[in-house]
Formats: sequence, C-alpha cells, structure tokens
Amino acid sequence: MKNYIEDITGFALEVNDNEDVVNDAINIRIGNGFTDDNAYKITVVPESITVEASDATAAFHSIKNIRKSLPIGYEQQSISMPCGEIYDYPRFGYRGLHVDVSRHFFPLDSIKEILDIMALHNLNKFHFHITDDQGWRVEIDKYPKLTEIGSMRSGTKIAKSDEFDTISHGGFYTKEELKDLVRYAESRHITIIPEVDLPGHTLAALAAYPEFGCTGGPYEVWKEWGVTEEIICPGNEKAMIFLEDVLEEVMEIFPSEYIHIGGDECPRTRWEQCPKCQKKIKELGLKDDDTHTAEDYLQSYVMKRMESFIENHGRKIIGWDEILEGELAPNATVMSWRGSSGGLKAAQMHHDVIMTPNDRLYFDYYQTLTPEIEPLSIGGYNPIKNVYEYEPVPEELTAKEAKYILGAQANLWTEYISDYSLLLFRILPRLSALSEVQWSLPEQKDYHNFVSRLCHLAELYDLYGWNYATFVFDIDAKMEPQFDEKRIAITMTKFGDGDIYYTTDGKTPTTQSMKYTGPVYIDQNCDFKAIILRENGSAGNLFHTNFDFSLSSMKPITLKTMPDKAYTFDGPNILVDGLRGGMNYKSGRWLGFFGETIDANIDLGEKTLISKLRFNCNINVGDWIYNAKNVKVLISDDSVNYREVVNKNFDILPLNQQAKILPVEVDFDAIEARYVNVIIEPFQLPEGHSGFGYPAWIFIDELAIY
Ligand code: TNX
Repeated sequence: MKNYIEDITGFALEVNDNEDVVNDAINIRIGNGFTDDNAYKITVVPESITVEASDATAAFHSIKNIRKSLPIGYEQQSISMPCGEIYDYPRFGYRGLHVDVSRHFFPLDSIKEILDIMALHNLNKFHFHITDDQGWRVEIDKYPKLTEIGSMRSGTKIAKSDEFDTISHGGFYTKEELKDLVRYAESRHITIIPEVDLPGHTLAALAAYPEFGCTGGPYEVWKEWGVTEEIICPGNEKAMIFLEDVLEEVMEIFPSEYIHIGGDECPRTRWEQCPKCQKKIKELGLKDDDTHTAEDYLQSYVMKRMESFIENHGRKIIGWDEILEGELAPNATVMSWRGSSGGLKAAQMHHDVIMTPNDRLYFDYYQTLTPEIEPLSIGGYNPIKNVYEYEPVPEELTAKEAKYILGAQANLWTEYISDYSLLLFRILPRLSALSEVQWSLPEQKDYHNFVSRLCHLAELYDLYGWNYATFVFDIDAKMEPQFDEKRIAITMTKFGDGDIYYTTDGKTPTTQSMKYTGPVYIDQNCDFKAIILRENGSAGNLFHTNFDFSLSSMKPITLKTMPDKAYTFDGPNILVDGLRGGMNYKSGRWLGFFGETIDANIDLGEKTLISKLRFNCNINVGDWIYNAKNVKVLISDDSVNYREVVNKNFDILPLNQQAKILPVEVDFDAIEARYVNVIIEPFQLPEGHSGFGYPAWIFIDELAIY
C-alpha cells in the first residue's frame, strides 16, 4: 500500500500497527462479520479513510481500489478524495488470465509484471500454459531432456506463409525460479494454475522422449502452429507413467488446488493405426457407439486416469471443453473455450465451469475491424466492448446450475506475440473490461461509465510504462442502412476531449473540414473519412470507408438458401445495403454460406438497363473459405419466367493463397430487367487441403448490379 501510494503520488506514508482508528490516516481493519466472500468497505470522511475487510485478500483488493482512485503526479501538495462509502465484493471467485509461454517464451521478469498487472485489476488466478508442441518450459528432474531438447525449436513458421525462419527460439524456467514466482503471486493474492497439456499438444515432449509417441519418431519441437497428429501413446504404460511423473513434479512446484491437464485438440489418427493403442482399447473394452469412437473413449481413459492420480495428491483437474467428448472425468472442472456451449452443458451436468469463450475472451484476437492498422494477429475480432458486455452465466441455466459457473478467464495464446510489449498491447486495456465482468453484477455494468473511468486507468498504465491499445479512444462509428430513405446514417461517438471532423471527398479531415454534430446521411458514392482532433494536436486513428452504391443498393432482396446461422447477422439485406466488408469476415458485413449454392433474387423496382454484377469474396483458405466456382445471372420482368444472361466458371484458388478480398466481376450485354436472379456455386475443398472432401465456405459482402 505504502509503495503504491508513493509510486503514484510521491507521498511516502508511515506504516503503524495501531488498534484504534486514527485521524489523518488510512485505517485498515480485518474481520468484521461480512456475509459476502472477500468483501470490503471503504469509508472516506474528512478526517480519515477507513477500510474494513473480511480477510487479507479483501483488504488487498480494497487497496487496489484506493490505488486506482488516487490522482497521479508527484507535484501535488495534497491529495483529496471525495467523501463517501464503498461496499464491494467480487461476483466470481475465479477471475483468471491465461498466458501461453510455449509458443513464445517470456522471461520471468515479464511474467512477474503480468502478475502485477493482474493484481491492479483484482484478478486472482493465473493460468500458466507451460507446455505445448512448440516448447517445453518447466524443468523436470526425472526427465532432463524435456528442457535440454524440448525447450528449443530450431525455427518458426513465418507468419501466414509456407516458409520457416532458422532462428532458434526457446527458454525454460528452473524449479527455483518457478517457486519464486509462486511466492511472488501469493503475495499478490494470486494462485498460479499450471497447465501440462496432454495427451495432445505434446510434440515438444516427444522430441525429447520419442519412445512415448505412437510411431516412435523421430520428432522435432514443432515450428508450426495448429494441431499436430503426433501425440502421446496411451497404449504404452511407460508413457502414462511419464505423464504422472511430470504431474507429480509440477504439483511439487505449484501448490494450487487446481492442475490443468489440457485435453484439447487431440486428433485420433495415430491411435487408430497404433497396435499398442488398439490393444489397450481391447483391454479396456472400449467400443464405438452412436456418439463416440473407441479412440474418443481412450482419451477419456487418459483424462480419468490423470484425474485420479491428481486427486490422490489432494488436487483437482481442469480440462478444456473437449473433455466432454466421450466420458467426462468425474470431478473435472471444464474450461469452455469453443464458445459457451461446452460450459453450459457441463454446468447442466453439475460440473464446475470456467468460462473462456473464444468469441469474447480470446485476447489474441484483433481489437478492431481494420487488421491493417494492428500488428498481425491470429485472426478473430474481439473489441473491448465485446469483452465488457460479456455475461458468463448462460441464461439457459437455472439458479442452481448457475452456481457451477466459477468465473471467467481471458486466454492469451502467443503464436503471433513474439515480444512483450505486444503482449501488453493485446491484454491492455481489455483486461480492465474483463475485470468488471468478473467483479460486477450485470445490472451495475455501464459501458459508457467504464470507458470514462478508463482514461484515468490509462494514466496509471503510462506511469508504469505498460504498453496498451488506444482503439477504445478512437471514433466508434455505426453505419445504419435506412432502406425506406435509401440512405445510410452514420452516427459517430467518442470518449474524451476533442471534436470529430469529417470529409466525403477522400481528403484527410482537418479543423477546417466539417465538424460532426449529429448523424451524417450518405445516399451516393463517396470516400468518407473522419478523425478526432484534440486540442493538444493529437489525433486518433482515421476512420475511413468507401460507399459504393449501385442499381441494387437498398432494393428488396430474397434468398432461397440461407447463410450459416453463425454468419447471418442482419440477414439478406446485408447484400444490398451499400456497405462493403473489410478483411474480417466476422464483422457483420459478410454473409457466410457453408456448402450451399447462393440463390438471390433482387427486385430493381422497375425495368432498368443493366450490364454487370460485382461482388467480393472474402478468401481465407486455412479457414476453408474459397472463391466462387460458378456464377450465373438470370433476369425476368415478371419474377416467374427467367432467362440466363451470363454463366461463368472460375478456377479454384491455390492452396497457398494468402487471405484477401477477391473482387468478382461478371459482365454481360446490356439489357433491361426488373428482377435479377444471382446464383453462386461453391467449390469442394481440393486435394491437399486439411478439409479435403468437405464443401468450402463462401463469404460475400454485396451483390452490386450496374
Ligand atoms: C486453440 S484454446 C487452442 C490453442 C491455440 C488457440 C489460438 C485451446 C484449448 N486450444 O492451442 O493457441 O486456439 O487462438
């Protein structure tokens, strides 16, 4: 407390052990009959500040609250705080942050600073992902090669390409370092939960001990990202004992009640072919049934066996939601990452749940819809508002079932995070939004209020030199198509000082440009730019969008086949609303169709001379999203009899195609028509693609007719 106040204000307070409440002081008292866990009360009166806390942890949190309220700066003669009373307690007991140090290694000092940052935001569980395919990071005495060999990879895949660099990357923590880290965390009331990911995500271990894999290797610490089929061989008893030995030493280092044993992304291909695994399946009497394969049950066997080993040591397991496939280990806590459905199901089965849904709480995802202004990331779209508005308890749960939701956690995977400053940029300030999800009751949350408080918090980040993203202080623009008026209304909001200026001719706005005062209406093609200009001369990121009206804009449209549920957003109108999509296919500007031929009908309202169809395909070969195989345009005057005016085939894009937006134009002889029927056929995934044999996705943004 003393140090925190000194850091922020320059005032060095004296610390005394004193039974009585004294004036001109911050009085802290522990143990005063609170009913809520970790509750505290802060009372500020003109003479003093008094903190009453249910326990030491609550007292620690109360100090964080005061810390965040202090005015920042050393020049102050005195500090004043408004009088009042605060009663506070956390909504959830589990308030986590996960960091992956396997894909990229971060030194101990960086991890300590992450713990400091967690403490400032009143988080209490640090999920430490210390083993994976790309690097083993924890010293294990019984198996020294895990760190000698498994902690180093000889290169790394160059982002979104087929090439590898030849730079060795690695590192590990010694047992002593980790024990020191545990103490560091404890003094900040944080528990470190280690994860030994098994039986998949173990290639780094197999590189060190190839005898524990199904094929016997040789293996290499992985230079790629994704999911490998090289996993532990449960048919080999020695491999199972290896896992138990590792867990035993990990439990010696980390006193945490929970030990995370992964269980995610574990392909069964090797097990299906492996004589030892097949023998084990026979021995255990495992069989395929309607819902699962014998190999799925083999995975359940591994998880249950590790659970009972860990329980015999007085601890409990956590596993990723894949552990629901097959038979769930009896006392497992489930970490729901593929959305919230796994968490919902587990809670209904009366298992404890920690919510970490990727669409809301993955901090490796982009923070804006303009990836070009952000450092390269794995993908996704998870702006701070999306985090803030997340509700961890699914509404389908009864009050009794809801108790199984222990809390929420953000996950930070580091495939695309190789330096520490970028790591901070990804977690801050989204972590502050997460903190309010973890602490506050839904009815007390208010995004506007939150962002206004964030300005002060950002000053604290500056004080400590923590890098953070500032997108939240940029223009928040909403573009609403108004079909009746045949126009798009742009509403822009911002936080903090400064005014918004905009142009419609593509020029960069200055204070001489139009000042934004209310909605701007767009009903013709233009190049729209807006920016916040602040008194101190600083400007936020430019908001830039092109409006591209065509003969089909704002006209009635119907679809015979609907887009996939996850990518339907506002429905068919998206295809004629005059708004183009950006690189991110989850933005709401794209409709996504899975294996369906798109069959759209547009009513131009009257006979109109037309000669071209134009649309964009969002291409992401790795995510199974391809271009169109065939495009047809048919026309009609009565919406009954149609005739084809063009029919065009396209070649499939190559397997190594980079993600991009592909414009597609189909010209035909000018003709008059009222109704236009557009038919777009998808490809099947080609040979050599991981999804070979399945249909491809098609994502389109607008069906523009000229
Ligand atoms: C899925 S989340 C994974 C990780 C990746 C992450 C990237 C989970 C249990 N598995 O191995 O790093 O996606 O976002």
